[in-house]
Amino acid sequence: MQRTLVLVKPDGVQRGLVGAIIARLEGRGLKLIGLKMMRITKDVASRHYVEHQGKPFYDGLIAFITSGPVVAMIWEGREAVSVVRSLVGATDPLKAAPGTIRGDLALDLGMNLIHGSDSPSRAQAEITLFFESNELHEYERTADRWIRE
Ligand code: D4T
Repeated sequence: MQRTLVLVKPDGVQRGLVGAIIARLEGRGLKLIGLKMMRITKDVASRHYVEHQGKPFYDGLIAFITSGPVVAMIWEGREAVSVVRSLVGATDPLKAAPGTIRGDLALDLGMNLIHGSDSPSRAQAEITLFFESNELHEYERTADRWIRE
């Protein structure tokens, strides 16, 4: 089953939106298999955002993501990577469709609330970057037979 990393960024924690965001992912039928609150170090931030190194917004992005605690989660399900990306909405909240997390709850590109891995290979790398294997929980969920045919 596919897995993906989700971060509720410091703005989401500060605004008290952790529960609302989790409820949307749970409501869709995705399965939570890892969750922790953490402070992202500069080192982890620079590895997570390596593709943006050198871009004009890079320093601000690193300062923002390390500015306060985040909630890191791993969600599992069929096509979890693309399902989460579609629930999250476009990177710029002004362009995110209503009904998406960013489209309903955010306004600014630099405060876009949530991260979701953008491909299965990135998801694998990000899960390894943020979680130890003993922090992932495999368990039977009885509701699954009402979610998956
Ligand atoms: P993340 O990675 O945070 O989930 O966002 P996305 O996957 O949707 O978008 P991204 O990697 O292109 O951007 C990462 C992060 O940088 C901020 N950003 C981005 C910014 O402040 N200015 C910009 O011009 C861009 C492109 C927002 C998200």
